Amino acid sequence: MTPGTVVALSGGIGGARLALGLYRVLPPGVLTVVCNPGDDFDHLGLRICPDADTVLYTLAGLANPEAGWGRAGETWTFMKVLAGLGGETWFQLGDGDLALHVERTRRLTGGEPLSRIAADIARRLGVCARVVPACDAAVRTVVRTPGGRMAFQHYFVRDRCEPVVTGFEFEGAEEARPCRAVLEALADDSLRCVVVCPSNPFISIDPILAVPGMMAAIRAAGAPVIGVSPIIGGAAVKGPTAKMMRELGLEVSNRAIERHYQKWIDAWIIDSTDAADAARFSRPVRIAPTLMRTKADKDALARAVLEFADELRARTGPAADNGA
Ligand code: FO1
Repeated sequence: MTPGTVVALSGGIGGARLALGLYRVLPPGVLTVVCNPGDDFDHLGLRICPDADTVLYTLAGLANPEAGWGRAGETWTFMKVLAGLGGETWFQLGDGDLALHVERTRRLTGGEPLSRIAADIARRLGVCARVVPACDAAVRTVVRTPGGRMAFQHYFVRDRCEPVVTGFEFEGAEEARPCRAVLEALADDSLRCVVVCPSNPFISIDPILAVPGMMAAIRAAGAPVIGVSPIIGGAAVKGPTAKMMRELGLEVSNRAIERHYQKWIDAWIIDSTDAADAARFSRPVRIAPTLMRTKADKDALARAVLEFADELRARTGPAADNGA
């Protein structure tokens, strides 16, 4: 296997699946997963980081396989007692998950940066990858709807993505900077590729890219940037990506996903059922099964991404050229 480090940009469930494949097929210690900060919020006095926690639990083998978020085998005493007290219960926090939020909040309150806490917790859970937020500062996705602006988790969980979206804002992004672990991973001389996981472009990847300096650091890395499209057969595997695209007046297609990223992604992997779409891309495309149901699916897609990256590097040198 080609030696080298890998950086993956990820949202929650869909991104975590590919992150797990990469984690499993790569040697220990070479993967850095840069997690979406935009879903983070303060709730019941606690800092919740849903996407980073989903990636963390997935790599640690602790994730709830049905929901995709939270821990497997949870108990729900806290929520039951909270409901009995008349507390807010629209956002479900399992008892084990709660311990993570309490400990993270305690350390944040003591002045530690989020990325250091995340790295330490990952180590304690036995994860041999860096699972880090894009930035230490708070970046919060705000969903614009005809009824006004909504905090992301109110839109996503409380209102089950029902409001029509007209746009997004990433509050706090202007003051944020990529955290040091992210910059170090992107500046690594042995960087093999940057993988944009098949996460929702609007609410999972864009908040990462909204952090000033992030895009420049990715470009400066000189390694191929490979995107895996979240669209299969004109639909999203999970979540509101397709609904959002329709509401934003976009075609629900792989090509529209490529266009959204405005060519900063060097090459794409799209699903085998969409092979005919390859001709519509302006960048090199590899066809591979992208639906990840089983561990074998995740590993196979991860291998396809890495092989494609190695081919692109061999063809064009350190960075893939347009149309190569
Ligand atoms: N998603 C839900 O649909 N309902 C929940 O009650 C819920 C609780 C929750 C708790 C902790 C956590 O880390 C994630 C949680 N999620 C829940 C998932 C999550 O908010 C969203 O899936 C992501 O933000 C979108 O990627």
